[in-house]
Amino acid sequence: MTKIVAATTIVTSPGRNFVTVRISTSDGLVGYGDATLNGRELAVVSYLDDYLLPQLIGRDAHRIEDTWQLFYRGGYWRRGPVTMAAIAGIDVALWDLKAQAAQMPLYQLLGGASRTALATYGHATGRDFAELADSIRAHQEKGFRHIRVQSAPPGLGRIYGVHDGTPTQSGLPVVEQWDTPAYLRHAPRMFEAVRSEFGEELSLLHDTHHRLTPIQAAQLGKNLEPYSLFWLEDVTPAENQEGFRAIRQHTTTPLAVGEVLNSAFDYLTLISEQLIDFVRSSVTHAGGITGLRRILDFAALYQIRSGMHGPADISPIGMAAAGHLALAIHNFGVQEYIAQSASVHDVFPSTHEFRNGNIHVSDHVGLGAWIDETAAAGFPYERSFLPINQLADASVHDW
Ligand code: CS2
Ligand code: MG
Repeated sequence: MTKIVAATTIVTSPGRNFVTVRISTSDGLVGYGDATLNGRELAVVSYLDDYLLPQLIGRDAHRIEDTWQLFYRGGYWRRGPVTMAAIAGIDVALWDLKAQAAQMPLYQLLGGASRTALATYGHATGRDFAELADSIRAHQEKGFRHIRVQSAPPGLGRIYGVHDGTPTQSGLPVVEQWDTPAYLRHAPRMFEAVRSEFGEELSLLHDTHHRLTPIQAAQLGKNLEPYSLFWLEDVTPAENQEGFRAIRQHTTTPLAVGEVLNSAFDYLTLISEQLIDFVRSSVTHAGGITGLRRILDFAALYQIRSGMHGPADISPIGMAAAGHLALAIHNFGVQEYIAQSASVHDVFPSTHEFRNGNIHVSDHVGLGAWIDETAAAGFPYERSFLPINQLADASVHDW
């Protein structure tokens, strides 16, 4: 039996915080998994260090499913972002170890490749249309065929998805502004301008980031139909799964949901009633490869595709795990991709490549990504909060 002999967490902050799980075995192998939960990193570290990792020592490293079930069922309190990110970090490290022991790239253990490469989408953004158009062109030059577009309604200050050069995250939450009527007027005008400048073929995505009521989301989806979006993301908070029935009755604009969802139960109505078109959960936030594979196989029954979350706050280890799963499943849709900084790549070497709009998953044995622990030690943790959102009357709104 291959025994787990050590299991630790590594917290590092090369420009932003990351949490990595490191598991080593009696065979002398080391596996890594990403357990980063943006803005709540140390909660996951404690969940791992204080509760899960001590239970791993002496366990058979190859019993991935049994370990997943132990930590899903054995903690009594189930699901939630902290629990499922902690389980994910362990799950991916165990898959990494199994693939290394098998001397195969991880995707081969998931059924082998179903495609040659992964089509990606990038984030184009601008405070006004001129800046947005420049950003779209820059993404086209990098080969992106799918581009998410975000810009600010006139008159609003800081807003999600539009960068004004100041840090998005900080030691205490930055306050951003929101005005739903202004946004509902602005979004169709933005797409009208983008379509007239860039034509009908460019695949366009947009993220509303959980800010509308179901009927407001229905109105937006309907008003954007002339612009044929690839997807409209997080139009309304998805805890209210039934709310999507109202949206679906009014619009054919495809819907993407789930970067904050972490278990199949979070999708039960959304998928079984065909209320969405893309599943946004990431391997890092939905219980690892084991957890997300289950959700995506359920989604495949309803012709719902993957659109895995892939922002800068998922580490290259998390992105590598996503790449292996996305390469293997049949119902792949598109992969979010944001280039990481040089310091992140120094800390997290990866054998996977982004070329001309596609991610090319490597044939390196195992996960094909790891952490340079010496480099990681040079970037100590710095507490960092995501922003909060406020309406004009200073009441808090969904961010
Ligand atoms: C966004 C994310 O990529 C997306 O679709 O919703 O950037 C999200 O805001 C961050 O990942 C939150 O940590
Ligand atoms: Mg999003």
